[in-house]
Amino acid sequence: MGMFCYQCQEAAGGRGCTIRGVCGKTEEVSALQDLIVYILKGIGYIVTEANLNVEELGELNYEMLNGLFMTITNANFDPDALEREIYKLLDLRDSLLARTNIVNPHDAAVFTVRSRAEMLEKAATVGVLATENEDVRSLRQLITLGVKGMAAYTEHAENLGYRNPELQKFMYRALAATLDDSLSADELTSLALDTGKMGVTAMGMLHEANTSRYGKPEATVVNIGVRNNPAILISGHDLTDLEQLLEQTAGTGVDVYTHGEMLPAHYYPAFKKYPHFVGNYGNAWWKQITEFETFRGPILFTTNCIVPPRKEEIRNRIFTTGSAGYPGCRHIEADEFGKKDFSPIIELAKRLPPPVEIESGTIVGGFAYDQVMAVADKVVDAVKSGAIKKFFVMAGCDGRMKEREYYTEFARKLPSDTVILTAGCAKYRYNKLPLGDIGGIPRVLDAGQCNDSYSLALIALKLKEAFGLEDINDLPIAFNIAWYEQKAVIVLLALLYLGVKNIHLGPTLPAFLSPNVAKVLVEKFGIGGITDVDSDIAMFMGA
Ligand code: FSO
Ligand code: SF4
Repeated sequence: MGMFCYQCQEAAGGRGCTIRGVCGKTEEVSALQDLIVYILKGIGYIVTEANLNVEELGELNYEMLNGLFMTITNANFDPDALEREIYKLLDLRDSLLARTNIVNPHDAAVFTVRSRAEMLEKAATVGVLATENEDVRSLRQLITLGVKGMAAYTEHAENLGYRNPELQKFMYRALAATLDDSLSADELTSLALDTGKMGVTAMGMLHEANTSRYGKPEATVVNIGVRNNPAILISGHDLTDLEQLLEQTAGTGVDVYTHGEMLPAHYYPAFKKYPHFVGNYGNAWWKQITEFETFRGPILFTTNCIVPPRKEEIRNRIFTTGSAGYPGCRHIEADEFGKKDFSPIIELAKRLPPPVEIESGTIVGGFAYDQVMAVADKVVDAVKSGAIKKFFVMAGCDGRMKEREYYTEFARKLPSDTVILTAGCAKYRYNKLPLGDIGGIPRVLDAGQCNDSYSLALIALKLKEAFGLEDINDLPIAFNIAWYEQKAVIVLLALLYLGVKNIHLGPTLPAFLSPNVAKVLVEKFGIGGITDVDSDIAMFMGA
């Protein structure tokens, strides 16, 4: 059968996974995901070609986000769930097409499949390699992957009742553009930059949705030890799922711990009222194989990153919801009002032993835009007095490659008059190091989840204003970003749109950038890779 996927940083050999994903994705899952993306491109084509009003598309808007989210790295490994999504999207696509008079529609808008076998057969002809020219393929992928990341953030905002038709319209248009053979490389490059612009809108909307519902994140001390009660571990990024879980576990004697990217939930005032919301357990996503063993209770995945659980005992304790899925793990669906019944998880938790302590103590976070602005004067003074020489934005993702030890060493070796601004699961590489503070300002300021990189960009823009600078690049800020999956792609495109230059991206550059596209990014934006810690620190500090 064969597969080809190169959408994440761990693409095999730095080129692409062709037999089975390094992430654990099978050929079959890869094919079904390719087909979902192709159908969504067909839907984008219909909406754009017929100039349909996105506000009149009903459930399709949400399903487009969900379909894209299901194809993000480590989100959904369940072929049955992907097959159901394909049938659902095909139905939506067909009724959409029936509303239009499009003559000679693109294949993506009309093809049919009636079985899993036919799906796999079709998928083999529409995947990434169906685009022969490697630069066009690269640009189409850059746009598609950016839109996937955008869809994830938009879906979280939508779960909180926030919606932006302009954003949705753009997603349809961008997906459609990746089918359009008449577009030149220049036109696709400019669309990739527009994708960054809309990425800023998407992250801004999610920021607004999160802070209006849950309050503005504030500096918070988070416990990383455990208590002696049965407990549930919640992973992923969706705060509405956490809210529902906290409500449903209140008074049951079951504690709730965050895992991975859910850690920043502790920074929001609204979640502080729950006495059973105990702390954070474990580290970044890729350590879950051992950490889920010692947790001993049930785990709820609200989004990626799932690492395929090898043991049945662990699979029996894993639940998924939303776009996440794994074969053999129970999936909890929302009702028509978005309500989820987590009682099976709570009942299971009551029968299982409490977590084993693997760490103790606390960590500090919550330095999103408003919290940093509250101490802006102090920060500006520290820079003016020379107490802070430079800020390092080290947002992004963590991953299992050994090369990522670079980021721990980098943080450890940075001069003591520097401050790290972080967001996303990249922080786990250095958020437990004793890096101290500068006049009360912690040397690692964690803004939150990967989407809270938006906060870091706002902080930079505000500092630019405070220092009376014309250009964001004149600030004493360096960008040394670690990437892994497609949400990092939209964060990167957003930073480029905001005018940030000389971003260093590691541990390796994306496999989906062809040499020519990479060259454009280097020439236009000064994008670079990483080398070794000492040389890179010397380069950043000297620059
Ligand atoms: Fe990490 Fe996974 Fe948040 Fe990603 S847990 S890697 S960029 O899903 O989305 O930072
Ligand atoms: Fe490979 Fe990453 Fe694709 Fe998984 S998501 S198949 S690891 S490139």
